[in-house]
Amino acid sequence: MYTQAMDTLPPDAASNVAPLRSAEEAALQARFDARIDAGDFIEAKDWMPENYRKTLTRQISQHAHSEIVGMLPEGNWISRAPTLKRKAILLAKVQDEAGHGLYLYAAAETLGTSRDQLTQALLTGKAKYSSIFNYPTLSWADVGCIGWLVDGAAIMNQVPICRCSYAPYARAMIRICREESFHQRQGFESLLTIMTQGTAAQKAMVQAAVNRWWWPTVMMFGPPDDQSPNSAQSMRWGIKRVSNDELRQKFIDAAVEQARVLGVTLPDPDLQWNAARGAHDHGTINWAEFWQVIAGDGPCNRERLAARVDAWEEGAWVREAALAYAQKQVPEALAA
Ligand code: BYC
Repeated sequence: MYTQAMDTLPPDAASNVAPLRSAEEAALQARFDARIDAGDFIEAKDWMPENYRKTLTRQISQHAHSEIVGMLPEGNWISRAPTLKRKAILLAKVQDEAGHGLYLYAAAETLGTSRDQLTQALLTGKAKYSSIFNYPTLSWADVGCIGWLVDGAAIMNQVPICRCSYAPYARAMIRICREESFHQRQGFESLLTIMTQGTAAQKAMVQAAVNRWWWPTVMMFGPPDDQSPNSAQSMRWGIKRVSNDELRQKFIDAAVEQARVLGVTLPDPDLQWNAARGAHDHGTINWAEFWQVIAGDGPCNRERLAARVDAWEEGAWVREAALAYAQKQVPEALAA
């Protein structure tokens, strides 16, 4: 199986390791801290504090689930893409997202949690996935907005993760970022085509989609820094390199110029350049909506989870067939 690790621990290895004597543990912790301070990368077989392992498993698995659930809103339009070219592009993009999910599940597995455990956490609603995928895609322009805004935000967040201190995650992110950058451009180009060649009604469709996606995208970066319980420790460990608010600001600053080129208005009357800060001020974010969506009560949470549960159940025969095939190969391989 494809893995991001150079060398992987067996799934239950972490729990099999005998408890370390405290002096030994203190020495290992000190060495780990020194490596993090020196900007070293940690590999799967290296000693790491249990909370570092847990934090990474949480973040990487949530990230993997986001890629997989993120296929649903765009997948909704594959059969209704306006041209063969757009359909081929969208098919390729949605397949790329599946690939990203697989790289990330493989990276999470290197930390000692099995793919089945990770999947069950998603299907039972225990694990989170990005809030953004709980919003509907009502028109073809929503697909363009996912590319332009959602993938644009994803790149902003993911480029710093290419330098994450956990090497298997960092390696996965390098490849993912290259593909996300193509995704962002195709979304922008699709919207630009409508805005430069479309009818008035089609242009209005783009503006309506931008109005729907702007605020949920701004929320994607997570809660404000002073309300982000995981940030301080994740920054200390080099898992997060740039804070939620800083990334959000960078995204907003870049999007303002892109919106101008597209000829759309961002739905925030308070958005304006602040020369003193060298950045755009923006309006108040509706954090109550964000917390409601991540608590499971957004516009499409139930639909998204139900779709994943159905896919898991309907895919049972594929898993059984693959297992039966693999079991047949083992004796043949041993005999060879
Ligand atoms: N949605 O302490 P905080 C894609 C949770 S997919 C849901 O700041 P952290 C694409 C957070 O988990 C891109 N939950 O947390 C795919 C925490 O709850 P728990 C997905 C969120 O981890 C298909 C709590 O709120 N990208 O690009 O330090 C098609 C407090 O937050 C969200 C990634 O996953 C949210 N938006 O920072 C198109 C990137 N935000 O776990 C595109 C990797 C926060 O303590 N992840 N929460 O119960 C990260 O960089 C970080 O995990 C986050 C949050 C910045 C998202």
